Amino acid sequence: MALNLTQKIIKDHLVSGEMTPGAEIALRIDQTLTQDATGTMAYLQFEAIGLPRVRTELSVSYVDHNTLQMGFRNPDDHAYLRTVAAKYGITFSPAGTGICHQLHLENFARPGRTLVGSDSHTPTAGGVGSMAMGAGGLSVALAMAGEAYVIAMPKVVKVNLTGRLTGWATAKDVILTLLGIMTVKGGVGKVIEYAGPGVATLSVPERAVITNMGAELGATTSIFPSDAATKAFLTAMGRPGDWVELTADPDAAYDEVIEIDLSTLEPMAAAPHMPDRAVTIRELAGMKVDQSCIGSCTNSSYADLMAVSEILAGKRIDPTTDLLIAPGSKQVLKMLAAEGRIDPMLDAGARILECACGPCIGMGGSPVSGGVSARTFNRNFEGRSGTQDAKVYLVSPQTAAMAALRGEFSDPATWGEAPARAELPENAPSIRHLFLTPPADGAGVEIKRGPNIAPLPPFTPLAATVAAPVALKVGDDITTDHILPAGAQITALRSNIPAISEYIFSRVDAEFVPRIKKLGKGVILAGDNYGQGSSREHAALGPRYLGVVAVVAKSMARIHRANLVNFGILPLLLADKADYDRIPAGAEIAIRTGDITPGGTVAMTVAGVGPVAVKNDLTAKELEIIRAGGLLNLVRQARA
Ligand code: MIC
Ligand code: SF4
Repeated sequence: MALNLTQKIIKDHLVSGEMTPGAEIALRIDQTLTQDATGTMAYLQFEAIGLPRVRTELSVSYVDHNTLQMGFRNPDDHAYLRTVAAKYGITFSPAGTGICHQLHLENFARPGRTLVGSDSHTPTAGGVGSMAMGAGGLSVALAMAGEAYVIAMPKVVKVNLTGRLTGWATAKDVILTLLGIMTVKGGVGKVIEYAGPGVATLSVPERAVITNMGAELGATTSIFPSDAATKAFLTAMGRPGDWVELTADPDAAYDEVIEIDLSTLEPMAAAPHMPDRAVTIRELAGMKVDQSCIGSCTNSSYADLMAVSEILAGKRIDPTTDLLIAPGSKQVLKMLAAEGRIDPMLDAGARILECACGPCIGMGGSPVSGGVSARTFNRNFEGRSGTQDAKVYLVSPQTAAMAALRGEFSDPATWGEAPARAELPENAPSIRHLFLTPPADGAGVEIKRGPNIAPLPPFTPLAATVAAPVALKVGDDITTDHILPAGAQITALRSNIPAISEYIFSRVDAEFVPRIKKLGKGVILAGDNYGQGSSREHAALGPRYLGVVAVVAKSMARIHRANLVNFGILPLLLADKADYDRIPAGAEIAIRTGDITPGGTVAMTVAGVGPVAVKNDLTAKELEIIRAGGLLNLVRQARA
């Protein structure tokens, strides 16, 4: 039978399950990655599983989110991560080496391999044909323990690329266009697979821009074939031996096909505050821009920053605009420096930041009050920049650089000749010596556990009946940034569940935490696409710690749903979405949890309303996890 690329990799890694869309499948995982903000929890959980060594082909621990060292918290996390890595056989990437996804693409991602990472943008590695999925930290801990990773067999969408990019149009504009078509819910349960003659016109870093932001579609992952461009990229990265050819069979079937003619695209932006609010830059012409930020795991490659340097060369940025540039890795920075490409940035007035997530996750670089920020990042959720009333437009590096020069968005027709698309040097300078390779035997390594590393809170099994009030009612498209905001102060508490739980929903409803503490337990009622965005399991762990027993929603995002299950919170779905309006905040809810069967209806009664039809899409295994009070309890029971 003819197979598409996704099906080929799944077939190669299938441990159990049927390859029919929606069915539960378990996949063997070759590689894992973590970043510091989710990694400390992942490794605390790995420790709790009790294995002496990771069982993957490769596991890497990156430090890129909490790189600010203001006080002991983040340095405590870094020391913990470094020593855990040495003990358990994990490669460690110290703070400042670069952004996890950029580094992984350059140094470790391999065509045809599976990768699970505790960060939602793990699909970036799909740029070299790796099947790379974002997950919560506990799922990554399990993958490190050699357990298969369980997902629903995805539908496969073929995005057929034809033509080639022209003028100022870039890879960013491809994915912004697709987001406009599919929306932030459009990819749920699907893999986005790129094919067609347009593929060969895109370099691996360009492909990685597109797979990176596939996360914003809610997709399970995104993937490109591995071809001559992939070979050239891996060769430039000093690892030609990692290349294998990998393409879909010519007559492979897909569940859906979307056509994109690259030659028709123009510079785009995602308008505030959602990555799918696609508009053309033309339409924004004349809008004042107070700040441009260039970088993040989406747009911080050598080619991206070469284009920026060329645009800025010999010019000065507008005096009312701030320009921040964070190269994605030290390799990128070294190449730019060696070729004299940093100087034009400095002379234009740009600020060069550390090779890290930085402003993307609110670690500095916040815009002025009420300001407009043009960012090359992948998320523009309200408040994420650290300035609650700022308006963030997601754009390409070229567009961000032009906005900095002019102090406003302007019609690309007035920008003149577009910069050339830079090719990677044949032998890019390696930074591999900067990664700490674990010793062959980690038994003697002592793990450093500073005061910022708190023990995991224990969770009790689920009771046979649950009675709890609606502690919070929220609308559609609630992101994990709504549930648990980012920013330096809060993110520094990622290793301490009791402390970070104080911030759950703090920007949505400041009364939520005191209220649920008083109630002791509660249910969250939500609209469509609840929990979209990041993989941070703290957005499930925190609510669980505070007493949330169930989330009843119209629909949910994949990773967040999995995190709810992992920590024993019931994810339930309204059978009739109209019932959402009938259930008021504060209403008492009774659920006969003991009677729930996989995929069945759930007996739920709302005081003053009566029975409300609720269903679940849980598998038998997921129900077992929830009943045990979370996956860690179950794993520990099984290993005892
Ligand atoms: C993000 O971009 O939101 C993050 C920060 O990288 C998150 C992970 C986290 O919250 O630590 C993600 O995308 O998964
Ligand atoms: Fe870091 Fe931003 Fe990428 Fe998340 S989206 S991994 S915060 S650069």
